[in-house]
Formats: sequence, structure tokens, C-alpha cells
Amino acid sequence: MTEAVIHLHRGGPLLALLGNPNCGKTALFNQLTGSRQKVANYAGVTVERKEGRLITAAGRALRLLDLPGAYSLHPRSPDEQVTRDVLYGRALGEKRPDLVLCVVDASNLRRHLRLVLAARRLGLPCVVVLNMVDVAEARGLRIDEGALSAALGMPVIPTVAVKGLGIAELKALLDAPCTWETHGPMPQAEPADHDTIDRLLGQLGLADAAPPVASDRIDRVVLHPVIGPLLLAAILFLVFQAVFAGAEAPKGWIEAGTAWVGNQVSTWLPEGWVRSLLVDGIVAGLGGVLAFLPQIIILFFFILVMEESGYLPRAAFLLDRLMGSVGLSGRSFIPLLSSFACAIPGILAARTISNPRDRLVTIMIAPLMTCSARLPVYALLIGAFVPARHVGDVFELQGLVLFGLYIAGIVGAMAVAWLLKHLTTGGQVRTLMMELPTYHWPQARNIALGLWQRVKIFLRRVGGIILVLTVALWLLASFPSPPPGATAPAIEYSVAGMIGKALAVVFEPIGFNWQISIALIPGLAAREVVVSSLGTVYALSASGPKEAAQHLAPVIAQHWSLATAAALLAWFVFAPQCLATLATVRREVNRRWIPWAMAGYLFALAYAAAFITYRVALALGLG
Ligand SMILES: Nc1nc2c(ncn2[C@@H]2O[C@H](COP(=O)(O)OP(=O)(O)OP(=O)(O)O)[C@@H](O)[C@H]2O)c(=O)[nH]1
Ligand SMILES: [Mg+2]
Repeated sequence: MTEAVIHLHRGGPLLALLGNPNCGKTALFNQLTGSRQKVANYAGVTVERKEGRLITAAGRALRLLDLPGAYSLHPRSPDEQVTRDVLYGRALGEKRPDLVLCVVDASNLRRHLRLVLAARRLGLPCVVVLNMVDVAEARGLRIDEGALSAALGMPVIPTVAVKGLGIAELKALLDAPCTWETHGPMPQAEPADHDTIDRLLGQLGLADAAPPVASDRIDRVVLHPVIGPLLLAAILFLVFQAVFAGAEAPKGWIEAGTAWVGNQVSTWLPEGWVRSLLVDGIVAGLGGVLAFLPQIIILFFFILVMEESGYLPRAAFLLDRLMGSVGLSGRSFIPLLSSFACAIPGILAARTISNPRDRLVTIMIAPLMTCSARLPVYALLIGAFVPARHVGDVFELQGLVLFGLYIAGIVGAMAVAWLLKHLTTGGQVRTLMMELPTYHWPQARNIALGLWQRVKIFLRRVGGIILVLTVALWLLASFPSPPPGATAPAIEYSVAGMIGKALAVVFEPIGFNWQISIALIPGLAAREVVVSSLGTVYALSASGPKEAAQHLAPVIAQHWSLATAAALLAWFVFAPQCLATLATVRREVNRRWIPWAMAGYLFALAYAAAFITYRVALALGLG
């Protein structure tokens, strides 16, 4: 949240959610404030403070902060530091919280109570939120809240955040004046927390709580040294198959819809610039991008299921050795996986990495993970150039190529990480300390909400930045009008045509024509725009009937050689990331040269990869 917004809220009583990672703070935050922050079954989902407004039972408005999970108040990573700073009142222009909601996982009290004791020593008023009582009960743990409350000297409210149970009671408690009483700092000379907790659990009859059995049994297969990696590979592979196989029908409907709209507009409007803007610019451009929405939905469905079930950190665990060979730890896996959605949340998630060098390397290679904005570009080129046929009865060739492109990005990233490891000193061995959460059945509601969020983000981009860039490109590609008696398509005389032809000098050695060169520029702001721009450029250069605009794939299949298409794919595996990513990197690492270095190395890699691909393809006679 921006500082300006924080100022608007300033003044009311301030509450903060404190707890270990993955205990359900954000699920509670969403219930208490009606927000839709990201919830998932692994440690380190929240890495920034988020603010919301909570209305108590009596109708009082309070400010509530959701914080990154922390194991202690001695931060070991940048996200834990955020939490510590808020509790100590060191956050920029922010007072200390007036009340701390200490969230604990009821099925894992031994570990989670430590932070409650640490919070008590801060001297701030605390309420213990005993979350996940459903999980505890399923495991046969009955916790006497009254006894726990008496032992800790704090109110205790049992909740099941995902089902909204206990939320009303918590809101009612916030109206009771005694909730807000400060006890003053506790003496530090308490007996060690470990002993205190042992004693406490003994009093509650929970001294020897049974560990989860089902999860362990699943992990015997999932983390098996041989079966585990095979299973992971099979899952990832299936995801990419599904992205192509499952999206075909809905993609066809969207394309048919776009074509219909374009034709209607063409019939109803007289020939002229308004019609050209609507048909060649907006309908051809946006329609081209929209057609890839089903594929994005399918990809995210699988990612969300892995996140919600608790499989994700297992995958990180399995890949730890592999990542270790290039000087990273499994910790980098989740930030890198998040980068498949978009590099920006991935770069933010790198805050959970405590080692500064590892964190920087992870940030540097995050843009090599194939973000979802690249999916439309890949899908367009694959659809146009790779025949839709099966390999050995089971595998879709198009899905295989897509899988290959994702792998190419990953291999590129590992190579860069390896190089950076050898260029920088500090190659000490790090062990992976990561929590493996118990498995949950993914909740349909959560998955649906998560998908809806992705759809909203996508549509907002289409209706926002992509629309703006498409109209801008249409303008540049339509004016000035061709001189009287001109024979070539009008676009060749336009500003965009001239820029494209000038740039083509740079891109000619890697096989790009001037139409591609034009499309690459707006693609720096948002990658999908490459697709919409190609739609507009080819619609405007079509000499024949205008329906070419709605059928970009056959047009490029006819105009480009296979070598050019392959080179463009190679370019996009490494392509310099969008400007928003560079701005995020600048903010996260706070060093000016880093984003420049990043853009530079990615440009060089993309150019080299496209050059080699193009030349090899030419040598193979694919020109
Ligand atoms: N069964 C059950 N699951 C819960 C409950 N509360 C949260 N969860 C699940 O626990 C997981 C973690 O929830 P989050 O709200 O993301 O946890 P968090 O404390 O914000 O985690 P970090 O942001 O990583 O510190 C998610 O999969 C939730 O759906 C609960 O009361 N019962
Ligand atoms: Mg959270």
C-alpha cells in the first residue's frame, strides 16, 4: 500500500497480526477486513505489510495490519524484518500497534507458542487467536481455551479462519475495554521459553501430541528419492499438455466471437479511420490477446492446486540438490515458481531468502522464468508453426514444444545462476531449513477465487495498458497517410513503418522483419502487446480483405519462415523483461545499476539465442 493511502487511514487504533508462517494470518485478515489477499499452504506467502479496515461488533472502525510470518522477533530475512519493524514501531512514520493478535496453529502449539511469549515480552496488549482448531480436532487434540488463557494471561479465541468460525467472537472481544490493557514489559529474566512451553503443554494435557500421520505417509512417496522427482516431472509435464489440449475449444469460441464483432463493425460503419481504429486496432489487437485467456486459466488452476495442497514446498525440497549445484538453495524455488505468473511477485517473494547473495541471484534470474504474459506469444507462434498432431499417441506436439520453451528458460536461469556463483565469492554450503506444511485438500472456493483474481488481472491489463498501447500503435501505424498514387500498403509510409524499417537493420541478422521490429517496442511495456501489435500491423498491411485481422496465425504462417518463428521464440525465452519488472528490481535491491545490468544481460542473451537459432535453422534449410 502506498504511503498516501496509509496517511488517509492514520489515526485509528492499530492492530497487527503476528504469527509463524502459514498459521492462517492472511486467511484471518481476509475474514476480518473483507480483503482478498493471497492465501496458500506454504511458509512465506505474505512478504509485505498489508493494511485493512476492521469493523468491530459495536461498529468501531480499526486498522488491521497483515504481516509476513516470522519464527522470532530476531529477523533472519527481509520479510521477517518487516514484521519486527512494525512491532517495534520502526516502520516509516508508524506508531507501535495498540493490540497484537497472536495467531497460533492449534495443531502445532509447541512451535507456535514461542512467538506468543516473545510478543508478551514486548509489553503490548495481546490476544491469542487459536486458529486451525479443525485440524487439531481432526487429529484428536482438544485444547482447553480457558486453561490456556489463564496460563498465558491473555484472552484466547478459537477460530477456523477458512470457514469464518470464531470471527464474530473475535470482533466482539475487540469492543471489551480490558482487551486493550497494557501489562508493561515483562521481566526478561524468565525461565527459558522452551521450559515454559513444556510446562504449559503439560498443564493442558498436550505434552505428547501426536504428529500428523497422513501427511507423513504421503511424503514417503512424494519425497522418495526416485519416485519423488519422477512424479514432479510428470506433474509439470501434464500441466503443459493440458494447457494446449484443454484450451482449444474455448479459444475457438473467443476467436469466433472476435471475428463476429469485427465483421459487425465493418458492416455497420462506413470505410474510414473510425472503422480502421475499431477493426484493425482494437478488435484485431485485443481479440488476439483475449484468445489466450483459457490457457492462462488452465495454467493457474494447476499452480493454485499445488499451492493450496501443500505440494509446492515439497517440490522445493526435491529441487534443493539440483539448485545447490548452481549455488542456490531450494528456498529460491518458490520465488522462481511465482515468477511463472509474473516476475514481479516472484521478485517480492525473494524477500524470504535470508542470504543476500542468494536473494540477489534469485532476483536476477526471475525474469527468465516464463511469465504468463509470454504465454500468448508462445501460443500464437506454436499455433501457427507447429502442427497439432500427436507424438506416439499420447503427447501433443504443441504441448511438447511449449514445455521445451519453459525448460529452455529454466536451463538459461540455472546457467546464469551458476555463472554468478563463480563470479561472486561467498560460495559457502547452505542447508535448506524449510517447513513442510501438512497437506490440505484444496478448497474449491479458494481455487475459484484465485482464478477469478488472475482473470481480473488479465482483463484489467487488456482493458488498460494493452488497449492504450494498441491504440497508440494504430495511430503511429496509420499516420501520416500515404502520398497520392502510392502502391504499397499505407502502413509502410507511417511513422511506425519508418521506425520498424530503421530497427529492422538491427534485427535483420536474427531474422526479424520490420513488422516484428515494430511490435517489439510496445512489447517492452507489456509482453502480450506483441500479439496485439502484430494483429494491428498485419491488419493494416493486408492488401486484400480485412478478415486477415482476426486470423493472425495463418497470416504469419504464410509470411514468416520457420527460421524466423524459431528465432522469435528463442528471443522471447530470454527477452528483456517489461519495464514494470525493472522498476520493481530497482525498488527491492535499492541499487541503481542492478536493473541496468539485468536489462543488459537479458538483451545480450536474447539476441545471441535468436541469432544462433536463426542461423542454425537457415543451415538446416528452414529459411
Ligand atoms: N483447515 C484449515 N486451514 C486453514 C485455516 N486457516 C488457514 N488455513 C489454510 O492454511 C494455509 C495458510 O494460510 P495463510 O492465511 O496463507 O497463512 P499465513 O499465516 O498468512 O502465511 P504466511 O503469509 O506465509 O506467513 C492456507 O492453505 C489456508 O487455506 C483453518 O482454520 N483451518
Ligand atoms: Mg499471509
